[in-house]
Amino acid sequence: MTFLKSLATSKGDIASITAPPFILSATSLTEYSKFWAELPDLFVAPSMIVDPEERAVAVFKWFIATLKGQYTSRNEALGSEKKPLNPFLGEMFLGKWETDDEGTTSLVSEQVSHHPPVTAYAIFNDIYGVELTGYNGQKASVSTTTLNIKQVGHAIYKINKFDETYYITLPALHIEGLFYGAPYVELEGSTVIQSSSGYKVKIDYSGKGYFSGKKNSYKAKLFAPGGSSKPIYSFSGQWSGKSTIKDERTKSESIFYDATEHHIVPLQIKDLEEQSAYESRKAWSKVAAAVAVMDYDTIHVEKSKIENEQRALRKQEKEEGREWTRRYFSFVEDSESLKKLATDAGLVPDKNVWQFNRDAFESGPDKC
Ligand code: 0T9
Repeated sequence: MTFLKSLATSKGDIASITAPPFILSATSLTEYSKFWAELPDLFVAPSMIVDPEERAVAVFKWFIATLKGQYTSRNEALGSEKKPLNPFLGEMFLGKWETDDEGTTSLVSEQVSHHPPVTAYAIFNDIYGVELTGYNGQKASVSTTTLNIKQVGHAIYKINKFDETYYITLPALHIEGLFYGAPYVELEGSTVIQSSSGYKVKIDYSGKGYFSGKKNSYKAKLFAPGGSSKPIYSFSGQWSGKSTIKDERTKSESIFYDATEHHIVPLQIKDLEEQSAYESRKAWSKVAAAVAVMDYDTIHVEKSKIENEQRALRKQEKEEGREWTRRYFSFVEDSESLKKLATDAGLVPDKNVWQFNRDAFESGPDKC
């Protein structure tokens, strides 16, 4: 009850919600960027497809495949959704996937804003010449027993070989099961994947009781360039289960993807001893250990240490009339080409966006 009250008075400021110990996670939100590429085979697959239409299908397949990890992995590993650690400014989460067929896929995730929280990330595989960059924040609002979250930001997927860029928007979600102390995520609303080739996918999400009566449902349509309102493909199913593809020209239908049969490749990260003080796992190690044994006092003490340290840093910066320097991302004016993609997708383009500075990363101390 205390928890529900705290939720009701939070006014959507998630950081101010005091969650009961069993709902606290030992994982920082900077880690969540990894869910974009835990299936490295699907992540690089579009780079090998010559036909732009089939390529757009492959990009959609990879996107749909990421959702299970993004939104159900805490449930599966821990029994329910958990409240992630609120990253501090400058916090980094770094790692890579090493797979026989794809080689190295690298992840750089950086907390570029603390208030409001914004995480920026880059994931790249140079063998296949693909790169995903993006950033996201959350806007929360509360209704009686549900927490509603809108995601701010977007992701940009690039395939060098075809000089092709995909503008990907992020779904809204809500947290159900709060009243029973067993929270879980459901997606809602719609998102788009707009390609610079002109292909576009629109995806509509729903939960129990809508399209199919099943949780984690979606329907999607792939449109060819030229703005026709008739899709060339449609997709439907459960993003945590089976998906079907239908060719709208031939009306043939088949299973497209089965999330229950595709297994994630865990990200490799450095041992704690080798990590810098600003890396998530290292920085939060004491809090994480306390969360593991539900030692609320130690959680509080160790969290406060980090918060006080951060407060002191901000104060010092203020006195010296400067701002915290982000390591590998800068807030720059959006390029004309990305603004065009956003407009094509039916969105109002962002003025400024967080852009990855690959050179800074390559010459910096965090390359691994
Ligand atoms: C980007 C993702 C995001 C982050 C999480 C809403 C949420 C924080 C943001 C949007 C990732 O790409 C995808 C997945 C899950 C999202 C989280 C689910 C969640 O509950 C938290 C919020 C902040 C809470 O922890 C609310 C507290 C508690 C009442 C729920 C357990």
